[in-house]
Amino acid sequence: MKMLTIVALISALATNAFAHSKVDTTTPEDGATVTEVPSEISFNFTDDIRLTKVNMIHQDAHAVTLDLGDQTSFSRAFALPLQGMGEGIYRIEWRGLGVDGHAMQGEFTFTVD
Ligand SMILES: [Cu+2]
Repeated sequence: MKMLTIVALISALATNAFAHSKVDTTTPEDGATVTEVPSEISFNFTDDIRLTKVNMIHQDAHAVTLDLGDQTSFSRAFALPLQGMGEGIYRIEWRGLGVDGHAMQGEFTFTVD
């Protein structure tokens, strides 16, 4: 009986983890190489999320926090203007809150060459 309880608990936790919103697609795509610095980056999530912070890291430069503007409410799609720093590797790190209030985070990278 005790074992069943543990199994049920693990199943519940796993289900909860899968319920979280994830990045479906980004523009540029994760790992993409583009020829020009994009004027904006966009995210599409699998479920509603409220972005709380998005950082851009260009190679060895300090992280720059992107302006979320009025995109601070729950949504599945976001597009943020980007102040480009020329060629190189860009890493975009995002943080947000799911509809259940849990913190989420992720990142993607692209190269301008
Ligand atoms: Cu959660």
